[in-house]
Amino acid sequence: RVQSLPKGFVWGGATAAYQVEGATKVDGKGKTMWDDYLKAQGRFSPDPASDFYHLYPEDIELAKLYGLNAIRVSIAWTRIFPKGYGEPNPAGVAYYHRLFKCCLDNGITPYVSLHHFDSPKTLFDDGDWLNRKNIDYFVDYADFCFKEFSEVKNWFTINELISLAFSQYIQGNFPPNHHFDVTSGIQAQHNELLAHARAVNLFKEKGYQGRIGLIHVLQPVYPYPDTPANEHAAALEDAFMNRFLLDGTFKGEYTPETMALINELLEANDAKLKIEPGDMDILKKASTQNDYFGMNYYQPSFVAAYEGESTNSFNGTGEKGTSSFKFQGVGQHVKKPDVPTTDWDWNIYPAGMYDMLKRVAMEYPNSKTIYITENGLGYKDKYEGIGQLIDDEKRIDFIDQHVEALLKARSEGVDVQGYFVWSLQDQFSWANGYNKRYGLFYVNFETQAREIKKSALWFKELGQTLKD
Ligand code: BGP
Repeated sequence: RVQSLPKGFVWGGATAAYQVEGATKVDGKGKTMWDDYLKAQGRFSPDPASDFYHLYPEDIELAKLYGLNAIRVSIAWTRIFPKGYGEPNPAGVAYYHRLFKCCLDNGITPYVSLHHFDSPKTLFDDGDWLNRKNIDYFVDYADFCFKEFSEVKNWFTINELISLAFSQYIQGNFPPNHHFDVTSGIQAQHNELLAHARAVNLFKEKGYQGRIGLIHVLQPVYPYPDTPANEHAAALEDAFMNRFLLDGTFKGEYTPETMALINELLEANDAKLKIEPGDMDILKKASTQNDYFGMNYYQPSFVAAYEGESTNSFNGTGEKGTSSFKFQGVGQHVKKPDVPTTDWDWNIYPAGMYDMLKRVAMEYPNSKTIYITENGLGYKDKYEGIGQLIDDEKRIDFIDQHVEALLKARSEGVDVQGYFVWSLQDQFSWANGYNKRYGLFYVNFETQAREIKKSALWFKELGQTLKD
């Protein structure tokens, strides 16, 4: 097991507004793309989630007690601008000032994202990221936050650009639930990058103080078995899931090699990407201005070539073995026998984090300092009663192995300066609900009581080494 953390290491826990706050109808908050959708779906409600809107002092206190020095939170756009634009909502603004103050008073540095899967409903109904007008609204919202929340020194524009595009338009498990709508999937990626780049350029032009970057989830794609055809399939999926966005973010261009893969994938699916004049200049300008890079890492995929029609099934229940993914002209996901999986069919493979850290550092030097901004294990934790410690050894093993992979990359020269576990406390999972738990702290969703998991004790012990 990992014995100690490097001096000055950021040791944090991650959250996202819609997944923890609850209180979706109070203090003038506007609807997100999820409210009516979840209601119609009838599976689970985003209220009260972990009731972080009211219980944040307790959770920040726990973070401090258990050795954390940082937290990831996101601002709900719809608390600030209920419709996505217009007049700011004072109650929403006041809430985030209170939250940031509480973090800072407790020595917990807030790392703040502006967009974490929660587009305002008004803008979502109007095309979400596919509508370029919404990029303007996002930049206005970002500008407002940079100015208003000057106590925040660490910003991320958008969390996981690919997850939104992929889940909305390819995998179909986020609203509007399109399956293999490849034109929208690639266009959303490009437009989100533009939104990010414009926010970064504005941040620098206006001379706001602090650091700014974005968060990508990186999902290495390995051929299995390793044949030339499967290697090509892996390269295609990698281009769509990782490379297109990394190029756009840190090179400010989509390289010819990347575009050859993307174009092959688009052609196989009769899809098109539209880049407007001036777009690439915006990306170019931002590409050297990111101060740092937030990398989320959960799992790789193992891929074989596939020529049939696209089809997929999403495991949103934790019934092991129910997921499948076959992407026409790209590849199909296969199981690698020696790689363990979670109940939600996610591959457990710490070496993938090491591989991605090395790759980003080598191929994308403009990424500069890297933080692992999410990593963790979704697990059906067993409640033991009030005040009883919850045994999550599996999660400890998972985190320990990933921190070890991180430290290995670091010892080989990768500038990685922090780790945020997903998640700080149990919370609402977008397409899985409440039985997929990730927290260091267990949330009894009926009473909102917090219980301690063994992983919190482990986290504390390792955090202690920062103080020695
Ligand atoms: C990331 C998101 C988080 C979180 C996590 C776990 O993609 O940034 O918001 O939910 O994954 O995913 P899930 O809840 O689907 O298990």
